[in-house]
Amino acid sequence: MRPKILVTRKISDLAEKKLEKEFDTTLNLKDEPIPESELINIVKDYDGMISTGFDKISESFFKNLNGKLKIIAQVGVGYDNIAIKFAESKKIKITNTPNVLNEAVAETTILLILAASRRIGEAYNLVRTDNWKNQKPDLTKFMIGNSVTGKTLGIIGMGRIGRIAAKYARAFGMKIIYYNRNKLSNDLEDGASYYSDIKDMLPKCDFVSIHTPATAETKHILNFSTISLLPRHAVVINTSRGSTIDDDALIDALENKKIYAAGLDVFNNEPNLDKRYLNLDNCFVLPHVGSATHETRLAMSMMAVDNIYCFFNGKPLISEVV
Ligand code: 8YV
Repeated sequence: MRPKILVTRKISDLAEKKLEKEFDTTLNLKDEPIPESELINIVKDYDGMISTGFDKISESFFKNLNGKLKIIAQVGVGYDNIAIKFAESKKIKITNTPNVLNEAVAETTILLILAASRRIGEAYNLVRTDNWKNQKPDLTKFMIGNSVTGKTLGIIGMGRIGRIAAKYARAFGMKIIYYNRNKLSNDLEDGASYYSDIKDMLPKCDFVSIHTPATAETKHILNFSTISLLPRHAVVINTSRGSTIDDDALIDALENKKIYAAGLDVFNNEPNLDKRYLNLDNCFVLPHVGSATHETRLAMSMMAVDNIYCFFNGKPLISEVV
């Protein structure tokens, strides 16, 4: 009997085909989200599951398992939607999809840096609402933003994605500084300057970009006290997880022009983000699309399928979380 695999959401076609060749596979072709209360019952028939960051897989999911499920392969590098401690205690393997999305997320980081500093949200809305013609084209005022070239980018979390974002930013002549749990080797630093204390780095940032996973340690890493250390012209960028930012603090800083702007792809309580963000001209917002390219989503889907394949064929997993 072939192992039974449940795929919670639509993944890339090629990956679905590959999975179906090897396993007794149940796909979610309509891509309807499965509420956790239903997933808990459905999963009892399956040996493995492919999940996405949009699924909630909490403590009660693991507490209700009947011993059949052995592995959850998440399509995504982040796994804060999964109650990892409980997976571990039930000896359920969890895998993720690191590396294959580094470039796509770094591209989004650069996009947000440019969009937020050059006021692209406001400019775009002006044209789309046909209001451009009502504007006085003033050489020193009309849609004037801040240059990116030559500025200093502070990276919070110089991991795989942070380092690629730094590499792309260097193409704009940006100077890279970073805060990380540990100092990197000279090779990995590639000329970036290390700060062991975030409080020392923030006053030096023209731009600050978050690239940490969502953990208890990184929750609200940007809060009232840390944001107050940023210069008034600073731009905050987030492509990691919403939980790294205290919304009250960032919104206060944006509303009261304590910083210049923000570019955000991720939010607390997605997709029901704090509505105050929507009224801020100086906040450029995206709906969590950091890894959303055809190439990247295919690579992520394939990696999840390969993790399932390796697991059931006794091969080493490609990317094991626990
Ligand atoms: C995905 C992500 O949008 O990989 C991650 O951690 O945040 C994104 O790439 C999402 O989680 C897909 O499952």
